[in-house]
Amino acid sequence: MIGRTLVMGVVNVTPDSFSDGGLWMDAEDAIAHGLDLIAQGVDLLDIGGESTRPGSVRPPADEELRRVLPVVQGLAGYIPISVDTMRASTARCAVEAGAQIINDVSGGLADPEMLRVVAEAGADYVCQHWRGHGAVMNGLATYDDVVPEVVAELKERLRACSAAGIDPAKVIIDPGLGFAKTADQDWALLAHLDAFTTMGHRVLIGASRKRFLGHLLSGREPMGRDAATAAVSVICAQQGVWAVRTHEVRGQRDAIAVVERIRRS
Ligand code: PMM
Repeated sequence: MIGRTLVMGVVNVTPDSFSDGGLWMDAEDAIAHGLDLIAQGVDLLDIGGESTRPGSVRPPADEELRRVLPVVQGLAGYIPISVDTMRASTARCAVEAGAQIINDVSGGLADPEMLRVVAEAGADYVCQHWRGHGAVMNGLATYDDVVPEVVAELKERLRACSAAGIDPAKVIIDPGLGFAKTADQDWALLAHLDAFTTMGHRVLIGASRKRFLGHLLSGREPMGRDAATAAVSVICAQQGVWAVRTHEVRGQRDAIAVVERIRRS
């Protein structure tokens, strides 16, 4: 078992994701990109067919499956595969095709069948904090105190996971940076990672190239945010976060290696 913080590399098979939309729309290109990330030392791959960016329009279920399935089939067997989906039907097919983890940014709220399907499949489950789809989520970023409210809403979802029969050891929690959160709220969550790492579950953090980093960097475009992302990965590694979900891999691995080396000295 690897003790260090893992790097989950993103393979978005979407036309409209904010940082890499349209780059790997062909299954062949997406598989080649996944293999490239594996060569760079990625620990897990997260394959997604639906952009969750603010204002995004959902693809139909069959289109999402058409994008994701051949890429899962092409990359399964090399390293553990996660599939980023809010749909139970996609999750079921993805596990049958070789995925071990279902990454549901809605924490089971978008599809009433999701938790039951995950329980039946025996897959690991990323339960992310979420308040609504991309089309409406920016208007839902209203909190009196963001950290305890996100913790409380995640606990509610954890109860739903248990009630559906998902083994708690298989549940990974994620505060959902940028999902119904302002930049200030994202920073507050990162300043209080201990609120999540003490909840008794593995924690996943997806900060990669996100808007709150763009604000910090005077609006620099997403591709130019990897160094800032690596700084977040360092904080996550210091705080005992299980994995960081990132677009760029080598720099994130290097940043985490520094934390690990200091820890051993
Ligand atoms: N962020 C995005 C997509 N999926 N999944 C999890 N668990 N956590 C995240 O923070 C997360 C996610 C949005 O980023 P992208 O559009 O670049 O994939």
